[in-house]
Amino acid sequence: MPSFETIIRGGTIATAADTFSCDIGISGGRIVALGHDLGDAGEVIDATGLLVLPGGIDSHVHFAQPSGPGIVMADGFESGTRSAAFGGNTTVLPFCVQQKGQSLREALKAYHAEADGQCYVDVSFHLVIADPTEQVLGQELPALVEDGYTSFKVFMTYEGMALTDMEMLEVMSVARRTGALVMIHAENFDAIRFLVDKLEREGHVEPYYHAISRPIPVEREATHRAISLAEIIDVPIMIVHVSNGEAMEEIRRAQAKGLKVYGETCPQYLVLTEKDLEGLNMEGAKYVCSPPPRDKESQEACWRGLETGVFSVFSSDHCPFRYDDPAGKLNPKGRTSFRWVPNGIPGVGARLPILFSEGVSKGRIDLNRFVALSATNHAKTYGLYPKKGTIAVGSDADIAIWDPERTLTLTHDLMKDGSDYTPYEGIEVKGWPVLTMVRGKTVMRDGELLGEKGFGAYLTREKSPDAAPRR
Ligand code: DUC
Ligand code: ZN
Ligand code: ZN
Repeated sequence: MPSFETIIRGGTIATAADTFSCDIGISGGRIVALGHDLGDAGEVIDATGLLVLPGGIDSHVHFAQPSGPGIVMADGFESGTRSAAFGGNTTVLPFCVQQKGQSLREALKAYHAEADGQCYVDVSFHLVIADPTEQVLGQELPALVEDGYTSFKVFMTYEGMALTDMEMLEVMSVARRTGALVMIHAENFDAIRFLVDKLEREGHVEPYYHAISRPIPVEREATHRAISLAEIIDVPIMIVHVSNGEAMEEIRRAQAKGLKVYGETCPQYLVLTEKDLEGLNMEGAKYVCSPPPRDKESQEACWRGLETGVFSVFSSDHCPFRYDDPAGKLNPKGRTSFRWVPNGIPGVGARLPILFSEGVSKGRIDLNRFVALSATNHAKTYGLYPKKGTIAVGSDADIAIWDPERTLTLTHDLMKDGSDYTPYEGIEVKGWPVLTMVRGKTVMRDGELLGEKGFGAYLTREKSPDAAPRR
């Protein structure tokens, strides 16, 4: 009988703290030994010359989300988690969105039904609170936090989703009492409505005007307000998908004051700009997302945020709609105005190659920071650590093996998602995930899907120390 089910031999291992060379012994889905000369195994994976990293955790993705009349999201849980596996990820955290009038339990029932038996990698849901009734705040949310749904997102914009400041304060109070983490989409709803109406009246309806309708102050103001509300309650918050230096500066200032305010940025804010929305005809619709990509200066600011720790997590905000599809970007109303172009872009498969290549290969961040931003901090902040997010004895054997020298041009074909394009087409990357292992099972190797649909498990989560109030 071999000592281990699997040994990964000869690789360079990196965690968020260390880089070292040793072998990994895996049995029962867990890492059970780290060392040299570990003995024999049912399977030996030779990682000589390769990097052995914690599998990516993408804590911000959208799958199978109802997206308005006639609009269909391009990925359900099968294709979404498949693309995640190809991109070196072993866990994803999609959103379970409450509709107005719906209970959270009803919303969860529908999302679990979508996900059950469909996933290639592990999943866990954040809750989106769109209807914070007395019942939701007083009964459902506290019970669900105890059941392992330990984070929720609130929106400051969007019809049917935006919460008032009063409602934000109420949700934050529940989070403080229960130890959950509030994630915030920070854009000023009224300012966007005003600008969209004005642009349309002036005949500015092309996709490019989506960016013009949501300028930086829209995001900066809401970020400032969200932080102020959280300060009043004294509760930790995560500002998601930060696109520029002015919003980042609000977060940095809060952190310098000792507030537990966390920040997330995404690949679109590092490698795209609002110029991409200009595209000929409707091509710009491929880049419509919120907040929109900005300019070179904003890209540099986002890199600074990643380098200095203002941003602790780097997520894809994968929110996919097909382009050439009447149920996607080119829906009939979308052709008449940017207002109707579905908001979001795919990225779960491209997130890590972009961060590795633009970050590690180009010398902006080191390997340990890459691991922190791509996996470890997600696990810590969302209550999955140390089961997930690191390479240590006792942790799940969630591992991505990377070839740091492999160069490739990003194409949609590589993404293996349900969309019909990638906004990152044509970007040259150096560094590529060649193997993804979830709980000891190889799900992707050398561009081939080896995992079984349904192997991905649902994860209940702990309350994160990051979400604990300061006092
Ligand atoms: N917010 C997201 O988090 N994703 C896509 C669209 C949006 O507004
Ligand atoms: Zn959002
Ligand atoms: Zn999102």
